[in-house]
Amino acid sequence: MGDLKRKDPEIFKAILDETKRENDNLELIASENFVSEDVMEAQGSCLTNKYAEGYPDARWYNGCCNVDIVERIAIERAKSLFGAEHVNVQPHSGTQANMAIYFAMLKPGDTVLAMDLACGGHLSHGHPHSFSGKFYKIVSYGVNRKTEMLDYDEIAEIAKRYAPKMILAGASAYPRSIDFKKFRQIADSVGAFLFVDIAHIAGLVAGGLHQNPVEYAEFVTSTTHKTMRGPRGGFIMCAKEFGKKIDMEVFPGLQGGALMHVIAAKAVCFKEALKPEFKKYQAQILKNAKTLCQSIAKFGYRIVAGGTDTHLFLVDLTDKNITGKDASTFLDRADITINKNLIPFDSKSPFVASGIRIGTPAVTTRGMREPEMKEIARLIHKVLSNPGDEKVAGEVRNGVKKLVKKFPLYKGLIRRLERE
Ligand code: DSN
Repeated sequence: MGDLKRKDPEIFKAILDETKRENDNLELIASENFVSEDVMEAQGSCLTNKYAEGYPDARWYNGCCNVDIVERIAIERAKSLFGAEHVNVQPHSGTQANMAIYFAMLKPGDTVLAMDLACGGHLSHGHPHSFSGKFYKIVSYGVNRKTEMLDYDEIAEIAKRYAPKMILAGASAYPRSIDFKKFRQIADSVGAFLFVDIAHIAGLVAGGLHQNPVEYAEFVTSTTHKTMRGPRGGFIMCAKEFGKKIDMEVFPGLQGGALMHVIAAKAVCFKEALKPEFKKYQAQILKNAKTLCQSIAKFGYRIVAGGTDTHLFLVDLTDKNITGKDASTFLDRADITINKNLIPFDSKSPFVASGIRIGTPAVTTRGMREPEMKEIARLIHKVLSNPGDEKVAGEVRNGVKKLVKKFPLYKGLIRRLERE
């Protein structure tokens, strides 16, 4: 890190402490992961200096010869990874990628059918405080009360009733696979566009372990982190006919200069995802999620929707006399990081919530497998069955320490930083 320790000790210390936290904690937040050193190297490069408004070969600034190469490569890699006709890699985030679709295809007041946040949807899918809920008429679908899974007949009925201009599929906290072909049929039955947000499951899609929506939807957006294990950022895929419209909406519609260092890191991430090892990694994420989920269920916890087909699952704590908020705080004290989450038809507010969301991408990146998932389930249960007990938290912290020591994340980095 050069001279940062001397020149800006406060920031240096925070970075060092975060490096240690990531190394020493059990990271089970479903949307987080650990990028490779190559991704970090690209993101930390001098490309951060370069303004490149516009697109390759059509920039508003000179000197873009090198960043043009980077952006073209990122686009081509994403195209071959997902089989997309057109890709835009400039969105700074998943929400900005989503915003570009709304703005390009809808007028304020148009009706959009999207998944209810309380049942697993995302803020940008129509929350009243998000641009989506403010500018558009949002009609939502949830999950079936009994199965806690998507009910395609019900979604079709809602679509008929409200005739939305656009139907949005995809979620942030839905553990089961999603049938995009059925969504296509529903969209066709009412003449709507289909827009799919695969931010959470993109790695599984790229690894061939989840249906690919690119062949069914006009628009697909994603983030490059989460299961993709790349830098934080967004991208858009669409049919060629919409390419120009989407590009114009991203720049100059919504953003100024793209973050070329992040685009370079996205390109590195796509290259990693094109390798055969990435498929194996995704398969292990799934095996780990299933094992962790089943092991937690064996301790007597109710799993929302009865299990998982993805990298994440939800635990209902209603009958355990502990809220999602308290559970996440107590687990935090034991160096286990998860997040509180609403469960379908939750009677509690999102700030308290009756459930927790658990995901396996990050622990899988560390190399953990099924035996470690069983041990993690035991540690989680120990905390949740002794809520707020500091002695137990200490014991679990020791268990976490033992476990993570066998799967070091930043081998020499912490030693190097401390030496600087
Ligand atoms: N905040 C992300 C998540 O945790 O699911 C979605 O953007």
